[in-house]
Amino acid sequence: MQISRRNLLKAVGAIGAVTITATAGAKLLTHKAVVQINRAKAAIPKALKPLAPPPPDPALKTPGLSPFFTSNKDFFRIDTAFTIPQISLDNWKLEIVGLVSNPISLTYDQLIARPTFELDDTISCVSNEVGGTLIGNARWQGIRLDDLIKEAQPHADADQIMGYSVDGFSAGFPLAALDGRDAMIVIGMNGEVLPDRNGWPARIIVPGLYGYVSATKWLMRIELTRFDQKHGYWIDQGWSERGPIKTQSRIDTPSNNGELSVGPIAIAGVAWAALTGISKIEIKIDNQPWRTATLGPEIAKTSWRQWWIDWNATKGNHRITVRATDGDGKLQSQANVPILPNGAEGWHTINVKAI
Ligand SMILES: Nc1nc2c(c(=O)[nH]1)N[C@H]1C(S)=C(S)[C@@H](COP(=O)(O)O)O[C@H]1N2
Ligand SMILES: [Mo]
Repeated sequence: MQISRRNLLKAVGAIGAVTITATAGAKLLTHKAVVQINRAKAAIPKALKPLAPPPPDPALKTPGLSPFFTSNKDFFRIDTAFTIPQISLDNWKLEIVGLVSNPISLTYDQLIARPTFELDDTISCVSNEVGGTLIGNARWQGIRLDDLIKEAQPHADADQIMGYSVDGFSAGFPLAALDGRDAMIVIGMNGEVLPDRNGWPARIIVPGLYGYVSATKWLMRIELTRFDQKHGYWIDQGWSERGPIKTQSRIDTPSNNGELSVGPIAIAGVAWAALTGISKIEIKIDNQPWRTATLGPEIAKTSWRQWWIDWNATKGNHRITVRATDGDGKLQSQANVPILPNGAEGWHTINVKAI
């Protein structure tokens, strides 16, 4: 068979196109592979004073109860990135700039050579609905943010710390939030090098603040600035400039609108109050009086706390509500408040049917 010139060109053109695509794909793959090797090779040093391992996890005895630590695999992911940024350490630096007298620039090796500490901290998305799952608890490892900021010598007029990601995201919080709390530049999560999806090679965590105003992943720059000059990514889209995490409690088990067997069953869940910890959990079933639940061990005031209570379920439909009191004795808000502009409020209530 004879191939006409036109068809030959078509064939070559097509092959050409395929080749180009394959090369681009290969380049992408190579870059990703290099980054993965980078990350696999990154060995973060031990924390100066590693935290003690947690006590036996009550979740092991109560099916459905959230464990102390949310595994990296199960950790919620919230960000604006279509694909996870692949950062090569060869050209990554962390810079601290803006209204400072002593700008700082650190390579990854310089960053992780600094003393690190560990923190058990629950992070929450402002978009977490009452009873929602956009929340997780982890043992984070990192470098103290207040030390670094102090070293950069902020000017007197600076009142905001803005983190910038390589993908254009930004999040700002008050300089005054560095009031001694354990804010950090995170390099490790639950004993692993910080995973890609949670911000490799570095992110910020500020205990007590929602992620959208603080927890910049794929961090590359920290700028000392002013609230009246710069807004983080979400602020001009209607979200509040300040985002302290609100006290919440959640029923993990039994599940909402589920069926269960008549007889003894555990009602269990988690509760969190950003910096004070939880002092009390109460449960109301139908029209019975509030009952106080058992609290699990407090591993840190910044960490969520497990709770549980026994219940003898009788045949029929039931309504179960939980409410928390924080470490200062303040009862969680009952008001039915939506997530926009600064986080949901309300008592988590579920309906179940015992058969
Ligand atoms: N670069 C970048 N960092 C980000 C975001 C983002 O969109 N881009 N989202 C923030 C928000 S809104 C939340 S709730 C947390 C979620 O952190 P996680 O994905 O590790 O759970 O990341 C924060 N950091
Ligand atoms: Mo979020």
